[in-house]
Amino acid sequence: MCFALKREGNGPMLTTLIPANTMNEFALDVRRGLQKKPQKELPSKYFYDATGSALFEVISQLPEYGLTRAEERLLSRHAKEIVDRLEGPVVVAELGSGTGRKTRFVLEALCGRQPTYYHPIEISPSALAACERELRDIHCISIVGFESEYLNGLLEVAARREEAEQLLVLFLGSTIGNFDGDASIAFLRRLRSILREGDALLLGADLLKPVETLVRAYNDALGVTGAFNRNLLLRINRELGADFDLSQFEHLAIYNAETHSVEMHLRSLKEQEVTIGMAGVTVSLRFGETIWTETSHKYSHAELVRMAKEAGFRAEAQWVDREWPFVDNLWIAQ
Ligand code: AVI
Repeated sequence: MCFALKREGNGPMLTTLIPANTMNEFALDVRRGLQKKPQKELPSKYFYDATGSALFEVISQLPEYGLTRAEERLLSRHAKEIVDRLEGPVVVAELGSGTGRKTRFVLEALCGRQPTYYHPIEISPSALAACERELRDIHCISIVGFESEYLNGLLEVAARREEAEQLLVLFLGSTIGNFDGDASIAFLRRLRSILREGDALLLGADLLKPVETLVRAYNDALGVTGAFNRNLLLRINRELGADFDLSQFEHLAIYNAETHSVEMHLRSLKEQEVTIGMAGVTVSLRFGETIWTETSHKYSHAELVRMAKEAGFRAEAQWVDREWPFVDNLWIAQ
C-alpha cells in the first residue's frame, strides 16, 4: 500500500491511498521462510507493525543500545557540514524514516537554504504518522510521505522531482545492515539506478566493536529486544491466523564472527507444530530449533569504501562517532 501524507507549510494534511496486495505477500514470505531448510527464517521487515515500531523506539533509548544515540550526536553536530556539500536545490527522501527525530537536524540545516520537500518512505503507517507529528513544526519543510517499500517509494519521488533538483536520500540507523550478505549491495545498486549522477546518499552504518558490547546491545536487561523479536510471532498469529504459543519460544541474539553480524533467532522450547492458516502451512519445530529473524551487520571502513564503489557511488565524506563507533557516509552517485 502506498499513501501520501501531504502537508504544505502549516496547512492541513491530505492523505492519498493507493491500494496494493501486501497481505498476500506477507503470507507468501512467511510460508517461504518457514519452509526453508535447514534454517527456518522470517524476514525482519515484518517486525515493524505498530507494536514493533513502538518497541523499536524503546530499544533506541536503552542504555545497552548506543546506535541511535550515536547517529543523533553525529547529525546534531554535523548536519550543516553535510548539507553544505550539496549544490543545488535539494529534495529529501528518507528510506525507513522511523520517528524522524534524527532527520530533524538535516531538515533544519536545509532551512538555511530554501523551502524543501521531505518524503519519508515507510512500510509502517504508525511510524509514518509519528514522523509527520515529530517534524510538522519545521516551517520550511513540506512533508509528502509514502507508505510503501523503500525503492517503490523512491521511484515515485524521483519521478516527481524537478529537473534542477538534487535528490538527497537518507538511509540512516544502519538499516542497510539488516540486509543479508549480498542483498545489501544488490539493494544499493538498485537504489543507485533510480538516482541521477550527482544525487546524494547519506548512509548510516554501525561499525565493528567489541563482541560483548554488541551481544549486550541485542540482549538488553529489560528484555525489550526479546519482546521486539517475539512480537513477530504475535503479528503472524493476528494477521495470518497462526497459532504460535509465544511462551514456547525464547529470544536468542548471538554474534557471528564470520559474517560480522549479530543474528537474532527465536528458539523453540519444545518439539511443536504450528499452523499458519492464511499461509496454508503447518510447520514442525524440533526442541532447540531456531527461526532466524534478523541479521545486523557491523561494518569496517574498508568494507564501506568497497561497497560505495561497487554500487556506483563516490565516497565524498564521512562523520564518525567515537563513543559508539558509528559512521554517517555521504556518497555521491557517479
Ligand atoms: C533497525 N535496525 C538497524 C536495528 C538493528 O540494530 O539492526 C534493529 C534492531 N534489532 C534489534 N535491535 C534493534
